[in-house]
This record gives sequence, C-alpha cells and structure tokens, in this order.
Amino acid sequence: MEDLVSQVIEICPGMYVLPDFADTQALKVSLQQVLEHSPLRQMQTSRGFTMSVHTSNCGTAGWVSDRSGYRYLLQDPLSGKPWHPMPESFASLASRAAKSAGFGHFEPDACLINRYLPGTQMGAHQDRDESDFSQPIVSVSLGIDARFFVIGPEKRGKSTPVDLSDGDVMVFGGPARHFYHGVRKLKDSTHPHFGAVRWNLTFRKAL
Ligand code: MD3
Ligand code: FE
Repeated sequence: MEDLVSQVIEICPGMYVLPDFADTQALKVSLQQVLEHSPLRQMQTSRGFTMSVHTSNCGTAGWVSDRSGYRYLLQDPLSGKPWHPMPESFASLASRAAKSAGFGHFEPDACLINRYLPGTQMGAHQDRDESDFSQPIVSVSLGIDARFFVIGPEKRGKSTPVDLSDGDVMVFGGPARHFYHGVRKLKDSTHPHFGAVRWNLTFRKAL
C-alpha cells in the first residue's frame, strides 16, 4: 500500500511545521497514565513568579523551574521518584517527526508536558537548558488552537505568528534551535476530544 504523504513546511531555516502529523487521540491514554504518576503543577520562575501553564514530565529527565532556576532532574521533586518512562508511542512520534524534517536518529530523553487553559500564555524565551544544541526539539500540539510566535536569536524584534492546531507538530533545529519563542494568551474554544484545553508535548535530548 502507498504511504500516506505528509507535508513538511519550512518556515525558516531549521524550523518546520508538520500539519496534522500526530494522531492525538492515540496519545491520550498514555498522557493520562503519565499524569497519574506525576501530576500537573505550576512551576515558579527563579524570580518567584508562578507560570500560568500547568506542567509535568515523562522520560529519563524532566524540566523543572523553581527559585533555584531552570534545570533537568532525574526525579520528580513532588514524589522523589523517577519520572514515568516515556511511552513508546511518544518517543516514536517524536523520532519520526524529526526524521521527516531531516534530523535522523533523534532519541529524546525528556518530554515536557504543558497544559494551557483559556487565558494561559508563555512569554518569549529560549530553550537553552539542554546539553547538546545540535539535537532538535520536537513539539506536538493537542486540543484547541494556539498562536505560537517566534522572534529570532534576539529577545526583541518582529515576531512571526504560527497558528497551531490539534495534531500539528513542529521541529526546531539548526539556527532556529536558539530562537526566542512563546505562546499568545489562549482563546476560549473547545475541542471534541480534549474540551477547552490545549496540551503541548515538547521532546528534547536533555542529557
Ligand atoms: C522554538 N512550549 O515548553 S512549543 C517550552 O506550546 C515551549 O508549550 C511552547 O516553548 C508550548 O519551552 C512552545 C514550541 C517550541 C519548543 C521549543 C523551541 C518552539 C521552540 C525551541 C527553540 C525554538
Ligand atoms: Fe520553549
């Protein structure tokens, strides 16, 4: 049988959108299992602000933020136990997406789970807590639409909007790996399988 074709859109060098690449319903049960093991929580920034996004992790390493700063930890600080192992369906999705964008052999060891409710946003930032910046980052959107924005290597300047819907996957590597980016305040809407929620899974090689 012929393979189903999927589009790969290059927004700028190193930054790719794979529209409707992920079967999000197939990820839902695994997501629930991970969250039973390590429940959602709101992280604090080093300056003491509470992030509006609710967060958890799975995989060998999990990204955390508190008054001591940002870092990856092998244990969930809420339980002292290792994070839930990364579900095979998550890992294979991330690896296939990276490969489609030209990054072969991507084996993520960290999956950050972000939950956005209407009103949730994420300010402009860089992802720079990982050890090897030659490895890409893969992001999977589930549920309601969000407007993601990317600026560039400097924090200030013109931003480019990208609207992300359920099933859309983005890959960031090469020059885009250190670009400032964020998510605009989520608008109220509803999705047939997820309700008034957006989930984002961010896959990284952290260690
Ligand atoms: C561009 N999350 O968790 S994913 C994050 O939708 C984060 O939850 C957003 O930014 C979210 O750090 C956006 C898209 C994303 C992730 C990593 C990137 C874009 C990126 C790294 C470099 C450049
Ligand atoms: Fe980020």
